[in-house]
Amino acid sequence: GPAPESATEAFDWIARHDGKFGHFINGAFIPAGQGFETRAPATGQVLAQVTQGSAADIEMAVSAARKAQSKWAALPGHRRAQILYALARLVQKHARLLAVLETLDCGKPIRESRDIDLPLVARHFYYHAGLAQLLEAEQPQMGPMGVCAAVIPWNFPLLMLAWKVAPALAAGNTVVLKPAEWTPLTALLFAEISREAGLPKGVLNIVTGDGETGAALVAHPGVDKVAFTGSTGVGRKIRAATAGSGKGLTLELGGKSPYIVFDDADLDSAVEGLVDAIWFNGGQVCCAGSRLLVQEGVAERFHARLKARMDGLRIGDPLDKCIDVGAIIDPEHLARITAMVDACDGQIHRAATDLPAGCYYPPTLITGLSAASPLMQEEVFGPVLVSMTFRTPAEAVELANNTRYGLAASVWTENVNLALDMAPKIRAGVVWINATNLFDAAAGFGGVRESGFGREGGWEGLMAWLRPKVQGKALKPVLP
Ligand code: TXE
Repeated sequence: GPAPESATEAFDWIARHDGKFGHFINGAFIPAGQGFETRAPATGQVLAQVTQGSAADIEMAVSAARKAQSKWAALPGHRRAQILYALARLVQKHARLLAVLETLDCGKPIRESRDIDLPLVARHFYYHAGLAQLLEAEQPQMGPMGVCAAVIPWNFPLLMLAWKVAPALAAGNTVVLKPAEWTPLTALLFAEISREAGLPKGVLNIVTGDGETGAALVAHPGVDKVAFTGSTGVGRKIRAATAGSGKGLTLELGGKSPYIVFDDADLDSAVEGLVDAIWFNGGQVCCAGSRLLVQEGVAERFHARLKARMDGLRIGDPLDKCIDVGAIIDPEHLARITAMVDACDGQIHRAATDLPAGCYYPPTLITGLSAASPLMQEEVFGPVLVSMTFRTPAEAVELANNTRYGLAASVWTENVNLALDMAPKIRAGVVWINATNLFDAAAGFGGVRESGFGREGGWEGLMAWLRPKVQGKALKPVLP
């Protein structure tokens, strides 16, 4: 096959920073301090040293964001749009470097970072540039929240940044963002790009660090809104930490999304869809279709086709352009996945492909579990699919809703009436019909129940970054 994507440019960029990064505050990198290493999951190689954000760092970043906020919000929407358009174009200009850096730092296949993550990041900035212009005319009574905190996970580092930063800035907010400790690098490169785009200093600040840094950020009294994507456990802590503060809050949390295949489904498409649903980014996806519910009459045939397809998946070096499944984010996470699967009592089928040495886990299908088994209920966040059968549509609905979560669902049938009957009965923020993983900047994404609340994308997503404000000058009450 073709040669692996070259990482020279990415290592050159790291070397230009002497392999050490401070926080990006008020438009510049401050000197690096005590911190930790970020590694390439595929090789274990240390990529760079980043700084552990302290309470003093958070203070500095929040106050920079506060100082910049009123001026940023006072710009006409079309001026903010110009800068968002510039960001979108510069993301495209630097797409190759960003994609390689993302793949190095989080181990996802270069095909995904190059063909999915990066185009969606650019699309998000283009879309919200448009909304920034429309906002004044369409929603004159809405004003920005102020200073916003964004805390994001490691599975889509740059895309989650875009999901938060693009609408926040479009709405006239300023931002302090904390990337995940395992994947800080693309956020730091993006900070540099924001300067190239002419983003005024203080409008976007990046503070690196772990959960302690994140906790200090969301608790800071100068923060007006918190947007979080990550685990349900941390989401719960953040909700408790912000309760009673008046801060705005959106939470995008975990899931155990059902993938429902009826007897009459187009099986080839449903198999391809499922490969995407559960093995995209090695299953380290909040809306991964991790629970297959397949109708009894077709279950055997479907499993056979799925196993054949699984066995052909190529696992290995994420920079290899032919790879389907890359590395697991960290040995610590790999150990969690391994322990969960090893503790289960089902029948385990692992993809027959050779597994390279290092932080990898094979695509895995597990059948014969009881509905109450932990693997049926808990998010694995790895390439592990559990499967069970159902007889009737009513039973499919019952099984689909039988978790604490409600992020996404996918329904496969050629019967349009059945599909349209199922969709409203499934408790989830999004139901895909004969499709999976359809994301767009214009469509609000988010969950119900323990998958969180609030939407990201579309007008409804933008509204979460705004507050209604009734304004009047010398109003005299008009009495009847
Ligand atoms: O997430 P965390 P982790 C799930 C998935 C995964 C598990 C653990 O099941 O296995 O979560 O992943 C910051 N206050 N998802 O540990 O801990 C943290 O530094 C404020 C689902 O990576 O939730 C990071 O920046 N912030 C998910 C971010 O929160 C805190 C994506 C997410 O970390 C904090 C990732 C605190 N008390 C994991 N503690 C999805 N929905 O897509 C940690 N953080």
